[in-house]
Amino acid sequence: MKCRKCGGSAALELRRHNAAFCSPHFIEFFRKQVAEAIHKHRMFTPDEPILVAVSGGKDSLGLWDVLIEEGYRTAGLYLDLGIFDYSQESKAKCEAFAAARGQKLCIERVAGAVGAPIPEVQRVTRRPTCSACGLSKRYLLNRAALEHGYAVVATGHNLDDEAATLFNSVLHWQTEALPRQSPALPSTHPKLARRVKPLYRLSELETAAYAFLRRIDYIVEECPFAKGATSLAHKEVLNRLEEVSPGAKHNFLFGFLDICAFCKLADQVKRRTRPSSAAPGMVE
Ligand code: Q46
Ligand code: ZN
Repeated sequence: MKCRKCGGSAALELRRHNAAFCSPHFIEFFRKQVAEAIHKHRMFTPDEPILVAVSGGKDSLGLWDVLIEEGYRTAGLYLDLGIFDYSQESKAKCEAFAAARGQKLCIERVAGAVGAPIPEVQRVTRRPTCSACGLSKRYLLNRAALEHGYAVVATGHNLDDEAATLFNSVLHWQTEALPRQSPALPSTHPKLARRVKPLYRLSELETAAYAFLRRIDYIVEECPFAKGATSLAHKEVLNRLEEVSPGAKHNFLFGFLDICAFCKLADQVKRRTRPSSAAPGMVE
Protein backbone atom coordinates (compact mmCIF):
# COMPACT_ATOMS: atom_id res chain seq x y z
CA MET A 1 0.00 0.00 0.00
CA LYS A 2 1.29 3.40 -0.94
CA CYS A 3 0.52 6.84 0.41
CA ARG A 4 -1.86 8.72 -1.87
CA LYS A 5 0.12 11.94 -1.37
CA CYS A 6 3.81 11.00 -1.55
CA GLY A 7 3.90 7.41 -2.81
CA GLY A 8 5.83 6.34 0.31
CA SER A 9 4.80 3.33 2.31
CA ALA A 10 1.35 3.83 3.83
CA ALA A 11 0.65 3.52 7.55
CA LEU A 12 -3.12 3.50 7.28
CA GLU A 13 -5.74 2.53 4.71
CA LEU A 14 -9.03 4.45 4.66
CA ARG A 15 -11.37 2.25 2.67
CA ARG A 16 -14.26 4.69 2.69
CA HIS A 17 -12.03 7.27 0.99
CA ASN A 18 -10.41 4.61 -1.19
CA ALA A 19 -7.06 5.99 -0.02
CA ALA A 20 -4.01 5.21 2.10
CA PHE A 21 -1.61 7.60 3.82
CA CYS A 22 1.81 7.60 5.44
CA SER A 23 1.89 8.97 9.02
CA PRO A 24 2.62 12.66 8.24
CA HIS A 25 0.07 12.73 5.43
CA PHE A 26 -2.57 11.04 7.54
CA ILE A 27 -2.06 13.72 10.21
CA GLU A 28 -2.38 16.35 7.49
CA PHE A 29 -5.55 14.68 6.16
CA PHE A 30 -7.01 14.55 9.71
CA ARG A 31 -6.38 18.24 10.38
CA LYS A 32 -7.83 19.18 7.01
CA GLN A 33 -11.03 17.34 7.85
CA VAL A 34 -11.28 19.28 11.12
CA ALA A 35 -10.58 22.56 9.31
CA GLU A 36 -13.26 21.70 6.74
CA ALA A 37 -15.80 21.01 9.51
CA ILE A 38 -15.00 24.30 11.25
CA HIS A 39 -15.21 26.25 7.99
CA LYS A 40 -18.31 24.56 6.57
CA HIS A 41 -20.38 25.04 9.71
CA ARG A 42 -18.77 28.35 10.76
CA MET A 43 -18.07 26.83 14.14
CA PHE A 44 -15.79 29.62 15.38
CA THR A 45 -13.41 32.30 14.15
CA PRO A 46 -9.58 32.06 14.47
CA ASP A 47 -9.47 34.52 17.38
CA GLU A 48 -12.46 33.25 19.32
CA PRO A 49 -11.61 31.44 22.58
CA ILE A 50 -12.90 27.86 22.66
CA LEU A 51 -13.73 25.69 25.63
CA VAL A 52 -12.92 22.06 24.77
CA ALA A 53 -14.80 19.46 26.78
CA VAL A 54 -12.27 16.73 27.55
CA SER A 55 -12.92 13.31 29.02
CA GLY A 56 -9.39 11.92 28.84
CA GLY A 57 -10.31 9.75 25.83
CA LYS A 58 -8.75 9.71 22.36
CA ASP A 59 -11.45 11.82 20.70
CA SER A 60 -11.56 14.83 23.00
CA LEU A 61 -7.78 14.94 23.59
CA GLY A 62 -7.20 14.45 19.84
CA LEU A 63 -9.52 17.37 19.14
CA TRP A 64 -7.78 19.57 21.70
CA ASP A 65 -4.42 18.65 20.14
CA VAL A 66 -5.58 19.66 16.63
CA LEU A 67 -6.99 22.97 17.86
CA ILE A 68 -3.78 23.81 19.75
CA GLU A 69 -1.65 22.88 16.74
CA GLU A 70 -3.82 25.04 14.47
CA GLY A 71 -3.20 28.02 16.76
CA TYR A 72 -6.64 28.38 18.33
CA ARG A 73 -7.00 29.90 21.80
CA THR A 74 -8.35 27.05 23.90
CA ALA A 75 -8.90 25.87 27.44
CA GLY A 76 -9.98 22.39 28.47
CA LEU A 77 -12.90 21.57 30.70
CA TYR A 78 -12.92 18.29 32.57
CA LEU A 79 -16.09 17.20 34.36
CA ASP A 80 -15.27 14.94 37.26
CA LEU A 81 -18.22 12.54 37.35
CA GLY A 82 -16.95 10.74 40.43
CA ILE A 83 -17.08 7.33 38.69
CA PHE A 84 -14.60 5.33 40.76
CA ASP A 85 -11.09 4.73 39.33
CA TYR A 86 -12.29 5.61 35.84
CA SER A 87 -12.76 9.28 36.79
CA GLN A 88 -9.48 9.48 38.68
CA GLU A 89 -7.52 8.02 35.79
CA SER A 90 -9.22 10.07 33.10
CA LYS A 91 -8.70 13.26 35.10
CA ALA A 92 -5.00 12.47 35.45
CA LYS A 93 -4.72 12.02 31.65
CA CYS A 94 -6.32 15.43 31.05
CA GLU A 95 -4.11 17.13 33.63
CA ALA A 96 -0.95 15.60 32.14
CA PHE A 97 -2.03 16.57 28.61
CA ALA A 98 -2.74 20.20 29.61
CA ALA A 99 0.46 20.54 31.66
CA ALA A 100 2.65 19.16 28.85
CA ARG A 101 1.23 21.74 26.44
CA GLY A 102 0.98 24.68 28.82
CA GLN A 103 -2.82 24.87 28.48
CA LYS A 104 -5.42 25.87 31.02
CA LEU A 105 -7.64 23.07 32.31
CA CYS A 106 -10.81 23.86 34.27
CA ILE A 107 -12.16 21.06 36.46
CA GLU A 108 -15.75 20.86 37.66
CA ARG A 109 -16.95 18.25 40.11
CA VAL A 110 -20.41 16.86 39.45
CA ALA A 111 -20.68 15.98 43.15
CA GLY A 112 -20.13 19.64 44.03
CA ALA A 113 -22.96 20.79 41.77
CA VAL A 114 -25.50 17.97 42.02
CA GLY A 115 -24.77 16.92 45.59
CA ALA A 116 -23.33 13.46 44.90
CA PRO A 117 -21.15 11.62 42.35
CA ILE A 118 -22.90 9.98 39.38
CA PRO A 119 -23.19 6.43 40.83
CA GLU A 120 -24.86 7.90 43.93
CA VAL A 121 -27.16 10.13 41.83
CA GLN A 122 -28.32 7.01 40.02
CA ARG A 123 -28.92 5.15 43.28
CA VAL A 124 -30.93 7.97 44.83
CA THR A 125 -32.97 9.01 41.79
CA ARG A 126 -33.30 5.57 40.13
CA ARG A 127 -32.78 7.28 36.79
CA PRO A 128 -30.71 5.30 34.27
CA THR A 129 -27.07 6.21 34.98
CA CYS A 130 -26.30 7.57 31.53
CA SER A 131 -29.44 9.69 31.51
CA ALA A 132 -28.51 11.38 34.82
CA CYS A 133 -24.92 11.69 33.68
CA GLY A 134 -25.78 13.12 30.23
CA LEU A 135 -28.13 15.68 31.73
CA SER A 136 -25.54 16.76 34.34
CA LYS A 137 -22.83 16.99 31.69
CA ARG A 138 -24.89 19.19 29.34
CA TYR A 139 -25.89 21.50 32.19
CA LEU A 140 -22.42 21.80 33.74
CA LEU A 141 -20.66 22.24 30.40
CA ASN A 142 -22.86 25.19 29.63
CA ARG A 143 -22.57 26.63 33.13
CA ALA A 144 -18.78 26.41 33.02
CA ALA A 145 -18.71 28.09 29.58
CA LEU A 146 -20.78 30.98 30.95
CA GLU A 147 -18.74 31.32 34.14
CA HIS A 148 -15.41 31.29 32.32
CA GLY A 149 -16.60 33.54 29.48
CA TYR A 150 -16.63 31.14 26.52
CA ALA A 151 -19.31 31.53 23.86
CA VAL A 152 -18.53 28.18 22.27
CA VAL A 153 -17.96 24.66 23.59
CA ALA A 154 -16.31 22.02 21.39
CA THR A 155 -16.85 18.32 22.03
CA GLY A 156 -15.07 15.27 20.62
CA HIS A 157 -18.09 13.54 19.04
CA ASN A 158 -16.91 11.66 15.96
CA LEU A 159 -18.59 10.23 12.85
CA ASP A 160 -19.40 6.94 14.62
CA ASP A 161 -21.03 8.76 17.56
CA GLU A 162 -23.11 10.92 15.28
CA ALA A 163 -24.15 8.05 12.98
CA ALA A 164 -25.16 5.96 16.03
CA THR A 165 -27.25 8.83 17.44
CA LEU A 166 -28.97 9.31 14.09
CA PHE A 167 -29.55 5.57 13.81
CA ASN A 168 -31.22 5.54 17.23
CA SER A 169 -33.47 8.50 16.33
CA VAL A 170 -34.52 6.93 13.05
CA LEU A 171 -35.02 3.49 14.58
CA HIS A 172 -37.47 4.94 17.10
CA TRP A 173 -38.82 7.64 14.79
CA GLN A 174 -37.81 10.32 17.25
CA THR A 175 -38.36 13.01 14.68
CA GLU A 176 -38.22 15.79 17.28
CA ALA A 177 -34.57 14.82 17.95
CA LEU A 178 -33.52 15.21 14.31
CA PRO A 179 -33.31 19.02 14.09
CA ARG A 180 -31.04 18.99 17.15
CA GLN A 181 -28.58 16.66 15.45
CA SER A 182 -26.11 19.01 13.87
CA PRO A 183 -22.32 19.47 13.92
CA ALA A 184 -22.97 23.04 15.12
CA LEU A 185 -25.81 23.99 17.43
CA PRO A 186 -26.36 27.74 17.62
CA SER A 187 -27.05 29.52 20.89
CA THR A 188 -30.80 29.84 21.28
CA HIS A 189 -30.66 31.87 24.49
CA PRO A 190 -28.21 34.46 25.89
CA LYS A 191 -27.30 31.96 28.60
CA LEU A 192 -26.67 29.04 26.24
CA ALA A 193 -23.23 28.59 24.66
CA ARG A 194 -22.89 27.34 21.06
CA ARG A 195 -21.97 23.68 20.84
CA VAL A 196 -19.80 22.35 18.03
CA LYS A 197 -18.41 18.96 17.01
CA PRO A 198 -15.34 19.50 14.82
CA LEU A 199 -14.58 15.73 14.57
CA TYR A 200 -17.91 14.76 13.01
CA ARG A 201 -16.21 14.02 9.66
CA LEU A 202 -13.72 11.55 11.22
CA SER A 203 -14.39 7.97 12.25
CA GLU A 204 -13.48 6.43 15.59
CA LEU A 205 -10.75 4.42 13.90
CA GLU A 206 -9.29 7.62 12.46
CA THR A 207 -9.33 9.46 15.79
CA ALA A 208 -7.63 6.44 17.43
CA ALA A 209 -4.97 6.48 14.69
CA TYR A 210 -4.45 10.22 15.11
CA ALA A 211 -4.05 9.92 18.90
CA PHE A 212 -1.61 7.03 18.42
CA LEU A 213 0.49 8.83 15.82
CA ARG A 214 0.56 12.01 17.90
CA ARG A 215 1.59 9.95 20.95
CA ILE A 216 -1.31 11.24 23.00
CA ASP A 217 -1.60 9.42 26.30
CA TYR A 218 -5.33 8.79 26.66
CA ILE A 219 -7.53 6.53 28.75
CA VAL A 220 -8.28 3.36 26.83
CA GLU A 221 -10.84 1.89 29.24
CA GLU A 222 -14.46 2.80 28.68
CA CYS A 223 -16.61 4.19 31.48
CA PRO A 224 -17.87 1.14 33.47
CA PHE A 225 -21.46 2.24 32.81
CA ALA A 226 -20.96 2.11 29.03
CA LYS A 227 -21.20 -1.70 29.03
CA GLY A 228 -24.44 -2.83 27.44
CA ALA A 229 -25.36 0.68 26.30
CA THR A 230 -27.62 0.70 23.25
CA SER A 231 -25.37 3.25 21.58
CA LEU A 232 -22.60 0.62 21.54
CA ALA A 233 -24.95 -1.95 19.99
CA HIS A 234 -25.89 0.59 17.30
CA LYS A 235 -22.22 1.28 16.62
CA GLU A 236 -21.61 -2.45 16.18
CA VAL A 237 -24.45 -2.74 13.68
CA LEU A 238 -23.12 0.20 11.71
CA ASN A 239 -19.59 -1.22 11.81
CA ARG A 240 -20.85 -4.49 10.35
CA LEU A 241 -22.50 -2.55 7.55
CA GLU A 242 -19.29 -0.60 7.04
CA GLU A 243 -17.30 -3.83 6.66
CA VAL A 244 -19.38 -5.04 3.74
CA SER A 245 -20.02 -1.59 2.33
CA PRO A 246 -17.19 0.89 3.03
CA GLY A 247 -18.59 4.40 3.34
CA ALA A 248 -22.03 3.24 4.57
CA LYS A 249 -21.71 5.11 7.88
CA HIS A 250 -20.48 8.24 6.18
CA ASN A 251 -23.26 8.18 3.59
CA PHE A 252 -25.92 7.57 6.25
CA LEU A 253 -24.86 10.61 8.31
CA PHE A 254 -23.85 12.94 5.51
CA GLY A 255 -26.97 12.20 3.48
CA PHE A 256 -29.01 13.35 6.46
CA LEU A 257 -26.87 16.45 7.10
CA ASP A 258 -26.98 17.44 3.41
CA ILE A 259 -30.75 17.29 3.36
CA CYS A 260 -30.83 19.54 6.37
CA ALA A 261 -28.36 21.95 4.79
CA PHE A 262 -30.66 22.14 1.76
CA CYS A 263 -33.71 22.71 3.91
CA LYS A 264 -31.86 25.48 5.71
CA LEU A 265 -30.98 27.08 2.39
CA ALA A 266 -34.56 26.86 1.09
CA ASP A 267 -35.83 28.26 4.36
CA GLN A 268 -33.36 31.16 4.20
CA VAL A 269 -34.41 31.98 0.63
CA LYS A 270 -38.08 31.85 1.57
CA ARG A 271 -37.63 34.14 4.54
CA ARG A 272 -35.52 36.65 2.66
CA THR A 273 -37.68 36.88 -0.43
CA ARG A 274 -41.08 36.96 1.25
CA PRO A 275 -41.23 40.65 2.27
CA SER A 276 -40.23 41.91 -1.18
CA SER A 277 -42.79 39.70 -2.93
CA ALA A 278 -45.60 40.96 -0.72
CA ALA A 279 -47.95 43.47 -2.35
CA PRO A 280 -47.48 47.08 -1.19
CA GLY A 281 -49.44 47.79 1.93
CA MET A 282 -49.98 44.10 2.60
CA VAL A 283 -49.33 43.04 6.17
CA GLU A 284 -47.83 39.56 6.60
S1 Q46 B 1 -22.96 8.91 29.94
FE1 Q46 B 1 -22.91 6.85 30.76
FE2 Q46 B 1 -20.95 8.08 29.45
FE3 Q46 B 1 -21.73 9.07 31.79
S2 Q46 B 1 -22.23 7.20 32.85
FE4 Q46 B 1 -20.37 6.75 31.69
S3 Q46 B 1 -21.16 5.87 29.81
S4 Q46 B 1 -19.68 8.77 31.13
S5 Q46 B 1 -20.31 8.92 27.56
ZN1 ZN C 1 2.79 10.39 2.38
